[in-house]
Amino acid sequence: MELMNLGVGPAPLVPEAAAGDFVLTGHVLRPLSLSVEQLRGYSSMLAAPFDLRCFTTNRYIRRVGRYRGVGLTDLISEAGLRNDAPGDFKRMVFVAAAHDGYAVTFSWHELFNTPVGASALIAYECDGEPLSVEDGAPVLFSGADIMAAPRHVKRLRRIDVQVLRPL
Ligand SMILES: Nc1nc2c(c(=O)[nH]1)N[C@H]1C(S)=C(S)[C@@H](COP(=O)(O)O)O[C@H]1N2
Ligand SMILES: [Mo]
Repeated sequence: MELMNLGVGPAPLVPEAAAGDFVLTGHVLRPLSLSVEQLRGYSSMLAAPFDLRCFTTNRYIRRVGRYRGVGLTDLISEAGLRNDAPGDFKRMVFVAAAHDGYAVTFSWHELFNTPVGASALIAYECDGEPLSVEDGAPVLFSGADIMAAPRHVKRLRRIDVQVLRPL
């Protein structure tokens, strides 16, 4: 017999998203759910090729070609950020999690007040070739990161907007 979910125990990481889909949820006015196909309908940007190196092991992984994708800040603007209390955005973070629970963060200031935001994209194509879910689509990539171990989340499932407690 299936156990009833009484709010105890872990919930599925992202129940709303089908394979290849991701959601933008949390402190937003209009939550989004998008497939890799739908991403193609947005205006896109290109990233520069880069060498991918593992931060944890310092192992060289591979040369990654030119990702094409949709600007992260464009999607955030479409969803619209809630600003319930003045200054909330100063403590706002974006938690980007993959199907396997791998996750990275961005802050509001970083995305909207530093060059990082202009180079963060959600990619569906690499060197002109479509990325499949097996290839890792959709891939969240931060093109302005300075180490060869950039933020690079394969099979992105959710970007959750949270306002951190001050103390
Ligand atoms: N979804 C997901 N993305 C991920 C990871 C992961 O475990 N899961 N690992 C990261 C790390 S630590 C590295 S080094 C690269 C590894 O890329 P590769 O799997 O293509 O070798 O992907 C990054 N993106
Ligand atoms: Mo890594």
